[in-house]
Amino acid sequence: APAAKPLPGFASFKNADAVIVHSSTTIETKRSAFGTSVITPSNQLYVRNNLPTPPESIVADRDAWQVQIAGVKQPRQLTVRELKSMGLETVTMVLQCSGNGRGFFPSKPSGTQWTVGAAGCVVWSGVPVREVVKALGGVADGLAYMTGTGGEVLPAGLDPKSVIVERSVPVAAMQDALLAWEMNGEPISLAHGGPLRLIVPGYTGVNNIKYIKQLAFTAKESEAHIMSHGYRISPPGSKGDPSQPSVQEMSVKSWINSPLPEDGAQAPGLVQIHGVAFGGMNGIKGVEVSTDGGKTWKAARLVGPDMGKYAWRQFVLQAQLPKGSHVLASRATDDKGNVQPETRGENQSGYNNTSWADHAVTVNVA
Ligand code: MSS
Repeated sequence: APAAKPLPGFASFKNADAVIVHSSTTIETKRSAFGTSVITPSNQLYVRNNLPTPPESIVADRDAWQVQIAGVKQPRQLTVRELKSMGLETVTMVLQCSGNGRGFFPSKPSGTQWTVGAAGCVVWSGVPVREVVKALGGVADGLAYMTGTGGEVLPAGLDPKSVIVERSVPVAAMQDALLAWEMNGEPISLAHGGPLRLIVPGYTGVNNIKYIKQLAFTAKESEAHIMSHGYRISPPGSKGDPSQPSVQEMSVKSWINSPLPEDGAQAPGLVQIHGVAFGGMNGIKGVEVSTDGGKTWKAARLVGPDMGKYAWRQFVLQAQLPKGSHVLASRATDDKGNVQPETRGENQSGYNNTSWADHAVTVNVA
C-alpha cells in the first residue's frame, strides 16, 4: 500500500489513525472510526475545502470577525461579538459532503472518491439567522434566496466568480439556519470554518459556508461557478448548468460501520451489526438490516440518544452468522415514510448517493 499522506498543517489536530488523507484539502473519516456514540469527534471529522485554507490568523481574534448582512431592511456589518448577544441555539446535524458515496459509482466520476466518511454528526451553537434578520428589520421584499459567501482570499488573476465559495439556498431554509461559532463544545476550528460558519441543517455540506463574510438575501441564485455550474445533478455525460437541480436537501440514508471486511474473518456466532441512519430534513423512523444481500430484512433497534431530526441515529441488529460469506446491508425509513432506495441516482459528478446496495459490505465468517 502507498504510504499515507501527512495531515496538512491546518488539520494537524486530526487523529491520523482515524482518517484517510486524500489531499491537502480533502480528508475522510475511516468507516471503522465512527464508533457508537452518535457524535463525531472533531479530530475525526472529514474536511473538504474547495480553495486553499485561510491563514490561522483569521481565528486569532474570533470575536472581531465581521459578517455583512445584506438584503435585509437595515443592512449591517456585525462582529461575532455582536452576534453573541443576539440569540443562541444549538443544533445537532449530519454534515455530509454532496459527493459522499461517489467512490461507489462504477463510472468513477472525477472528484474525491469518498465512500462513507465525508460525513459526521456534529453539534453547532450560534445565533439563529432568523433572529439576526428580525433585528435588522426583516428580509427586504421579494427576495427568494439566502446566499452565503466564504471568507477566503481569492487566488489572484482569476475571475472571482470562477473560484469564490458562494452558495444560495431557498429563503425558507433560514428558519433553522445558524451563524455558528462553536462546534462540539469548542470554538469552531479553522478547518471547520471558524470563526463563524453558516449552518443550514439538512442541506449537503457545500451549503454550510465556512468563515462566512457575507450573508445576503437575494432575488436570484449566486452567479458564482460553484452555484451555477458546480454541484448540479447533471445527467451522465453532460456538464452542470443552472437548469439542473442543485444539491440541497439531503435524503434518507444509512450504512453499516461494523463489522467490516477490513476487520478480517469473523468467528462464527453472534455479531452486532451497527451503523448510522439519517433522514436529511426528516427524523428516522426505523432501520432494517439484511444479512443476505437484501433478500430478507429484519428490524434493527435504534440505540443512543435522539439528538433531533437533523442528527443521525445509531442502529444495531444482533445476528447469528454461520460460516461463509455474508452481504450485510441496511435500509432506513424516515418519519415521512421515505425508504432508502436500492440504487443510486446516476449523475455526472457522483452526488447524493443513498443506495443501500452500494453501501452494503461483504464479511467473511470462518
Ligand atoms: N465553505 C467555504 N468557505 N469554503 C469551502 O471550500 N467547502 C464546502 C463547505 N463549506 C467550503 C465551504 C464543502 S463542499 C463541504 S462538503 C463542507 O464545507 C465541508 O465541511 P468540513 O467542515 O467537513 O470541512 Mo462538499 O458538498
